[in-house]
Amino acid sequence: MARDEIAGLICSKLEERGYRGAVVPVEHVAQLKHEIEERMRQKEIDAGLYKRYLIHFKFDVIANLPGARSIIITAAPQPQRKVTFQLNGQAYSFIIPPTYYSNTDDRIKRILRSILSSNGYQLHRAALPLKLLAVCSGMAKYGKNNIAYTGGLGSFVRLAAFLSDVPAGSSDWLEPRAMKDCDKCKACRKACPTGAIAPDRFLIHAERCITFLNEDRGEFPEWIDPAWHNSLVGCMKCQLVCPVNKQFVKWVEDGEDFAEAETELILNGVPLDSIPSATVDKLNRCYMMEYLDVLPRNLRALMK
Ligand code: B12
Ligand code: SF4
Ligand code: SF4
Repeated sequence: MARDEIAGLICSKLEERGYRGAVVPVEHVAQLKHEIEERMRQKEIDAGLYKRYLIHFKFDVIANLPGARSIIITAAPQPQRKVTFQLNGQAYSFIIPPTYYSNTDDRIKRILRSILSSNGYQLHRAALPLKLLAVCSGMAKYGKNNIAYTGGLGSFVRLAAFLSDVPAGSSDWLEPRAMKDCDKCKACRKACPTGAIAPDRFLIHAERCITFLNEDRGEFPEWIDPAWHNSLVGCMKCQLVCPVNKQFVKWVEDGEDFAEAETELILNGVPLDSIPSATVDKLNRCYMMEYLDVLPRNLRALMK
């Protein structure tokens, strides 16, 4: 199969299932690395503060997949999920924002594997700056809220990237671009309760983002108004007000329902080995196991 044909096949098979994809030459990793290092040099990214996220980037792609020739960047639409906690005879429902459910990564991986392995190519998960990759590959554009909007799918989209030895198509590598819709709009900036989306620069002030604070352990800083909490983890404010997301904001699916005893266990921060397996299954099904240590604090903040 010709190089453009296989890249085209990958994109069309993903689109058939409601996903999006782009295949770009692996050489562009150098530009991604340079871009991140430049932000660090200019102190826009605080390497200390960001460490727990940045250590996951693996720019040495050849070490990950010898013979790598391309990066496949993918986008999977995801709804918000409503999870319910029963306590003292009352039901409390909270949102888990789109993108926390990593199940779409496995589904996409299976689609890619079935195309690639039948043509003798390999596939390996890539750990790269995904929004930048999605935007420079032409698959998405930035919103002023710094989130990547994928054509027609809005921002409720989980991104993932893979390395392969399949040749890339003849796609262009674009300069980072923002959506035209952002030209005369400031809705996300106005809606952000913490000032993380500030006029002084495009990159958000991550240390002020509620997501940054509620995914991490420890008490919330005093300057956080309790009324700002809106999601079990993460924050939806800058996406819900965005006119480009208009058709997706009501896309909410029902998730797990935690009974009184289960809610109490979670609120009390009971260690994992003392949590009944049925509750662990529920936490796994809503992809919250990773956040077990922060759930008691986040839940308490929301219930207030
Ligand atoms: C660290 C991280 C965070 C941090 C830091 C935020 C940030 N800057 O991205 C925190 C914890 C705050 C965070 C929050 C969220 N995150 Co996050 N996060 C990541 C992670 C792990 C790395 C991102 C990163 O640090 N990139 C490096 C920075 C420097 O790149 P960048 O953000 O793209 O910034 C570029 C632009 O600013 C551009 N730029 C600079 N100036 C200008 C000027 C113009 C005009 C233009 C156009 C561009 C431009 O240059 C920068 C690159 O150098 C990625 C996963 C991954 N592997 O990529 C997920 C990821 C970015 N997060 C994601 C999500 C969904 C969120 C939240 C929405 C979660 C939520 N609902 O609560 C919030 C959104 C906050 C926000 N408004 O951005 C998704 C985004 C999906 C999408 N469609 O874009 C990702 C890709 C995870 C995934 N697998 O899908 N996140
Ligand atoms: S709310 Fe407005 S400025 Fe913000 S991302 Fe959406 S269109 Fe752009
Ligand atoms: S996720 Fe929330 S706190 Fe973070 S930038 Fe958006 S609105 Fe602001």
